[in-house]
Amino acid sequence: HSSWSYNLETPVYVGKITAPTGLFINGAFVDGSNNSTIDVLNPTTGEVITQVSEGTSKDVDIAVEAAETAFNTAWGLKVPGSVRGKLLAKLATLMEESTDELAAIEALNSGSTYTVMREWRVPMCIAFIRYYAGWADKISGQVIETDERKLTYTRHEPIGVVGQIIPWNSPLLMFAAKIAPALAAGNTVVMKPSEMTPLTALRVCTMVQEAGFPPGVLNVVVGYGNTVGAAMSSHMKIDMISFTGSTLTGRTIMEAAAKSNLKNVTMELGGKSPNIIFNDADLDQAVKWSTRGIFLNQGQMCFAGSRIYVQSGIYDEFLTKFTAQAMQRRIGDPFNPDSNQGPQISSHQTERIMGYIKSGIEDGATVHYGGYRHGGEGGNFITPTIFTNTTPGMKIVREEIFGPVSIVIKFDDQEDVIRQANDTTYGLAAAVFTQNISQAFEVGHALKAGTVWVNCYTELSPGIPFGGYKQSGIGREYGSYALEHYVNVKAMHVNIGHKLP
Ligand code: TXE
Repeated sequence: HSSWSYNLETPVYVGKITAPTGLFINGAFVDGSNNSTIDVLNPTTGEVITQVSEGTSKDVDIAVEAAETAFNTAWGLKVPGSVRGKLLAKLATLMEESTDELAAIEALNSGSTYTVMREWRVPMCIAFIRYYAGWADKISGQVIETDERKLTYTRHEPIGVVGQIIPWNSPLLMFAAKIAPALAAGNTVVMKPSEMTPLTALRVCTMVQEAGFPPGVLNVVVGYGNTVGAAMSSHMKIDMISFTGSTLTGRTIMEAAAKSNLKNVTMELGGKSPNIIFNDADLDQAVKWSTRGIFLNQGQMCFAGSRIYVQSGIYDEFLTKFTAQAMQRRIGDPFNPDSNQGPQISSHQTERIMGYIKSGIEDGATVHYGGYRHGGEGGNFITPTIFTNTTPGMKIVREEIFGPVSIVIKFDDQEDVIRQANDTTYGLAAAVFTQNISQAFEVGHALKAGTVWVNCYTELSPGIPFGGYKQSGIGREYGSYALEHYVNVKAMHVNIGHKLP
């Protein structure tokens, strides 16, 4: 089947990059059943990088069948965990050998800077695969004592065919962090990457082939949400869906799951995370972490620290230093080693973010810095933006903007800031900056969020659970917590001598 390749010559990466352009079903790359394609764009230039096959609901059926067969014959309970672990470890090694290329494909397709991809994110993807490779032969139930004439124990069995749907803001990381626990636990997978960013996932599928995974264990069906995504959500033979994306789409998927076979769902959704900085914080460090917390990856992070609450004693100084950091952000080509901010993913997202900025202005907030497109109209670049003088009811304070837009809010006392921080329908993450250890714990425990960072932001690790309170999600990804969602618990009651009269 056809593939795409390109010779890149950039200051940071020189060489060939390549990816298949078909759907990956039953161990092979194939055309979609409609023979139609999707244009994959370079967000930096707006140009078409390549065209990939468009999947349809029929392709979902084919992929599910392959996954079901693989589950029953070559995976699931048919192979010991050690075999699954070995294959995952092999995959991690193959990815590691291609770190530079994966970073380059991801930078080209998603607009994240090559340097961040190369130094941080691709290594993290590999760490995820390796972490779960280690779990594969350590997933087990318990023996639970009841009485002498009974043996009672649990088995943690794989669920079956798992559907996974991921977004475009961190394509390879989502891909790795989703497939790894599902496969380690013995499930087979039908994965739908975002139609905008399928290239790294497809490239990794060649490594899945090379590593020697049995056909059908992992299937990747590229396609649109309202076709492929919808078909997966309502599929009668998909036993569970794991989704990352917007709260709105999460709701649609849950509805489809409920109306079809009541499949289990886990959801990692949006956020409007508070980042609280107290008077006694190490100010320079707080400024740096806060900058990373909202402006990294063009602000396209589910856990972005978009509401920055600063105590009145340091508010002015924080704002001055934070603004200086925003001004120093170097916006441009993700392959320029000096860039630390690339383009937003699409013109649609850029328009959407600009719409939020406009609404903030109309609602009477002050644009303290930025608020405009970088490099003029047309492109997908947005200047890091800082709003002040907001009120709690404003759209920019309540809704996820998913761009480089921060809101800095002054507060006086601890109780009040906890109340404001929790005044949201979301609950994905939060942060607190203080040197006062009791205050750090007190506030950390009071925040309604799945992750609380103390004196840092954006820290993630394969072993540490991640997920949301409230409308930020259902279930936890990463760590052993993720594995719990990928197994069915079976209770075995074994009679060893109790006779009925
Ligand atoms: O997301 P969608 P969109 C938020 C962010 C962003 C907004 C819109 O605020 O501005 O969502 O982005 C698939 N059934 N986040 O519209 O729709 C889709 O093809 C099944 C935050 O791009 O959630 C893609 O693969 N699937 C978020 C995936 O869902 C469907 C990351 C995510 O796209 C579907 C992304 C359907 N009916 C956006 N419709 C985060 N918190 O990480 C779409 N999809």
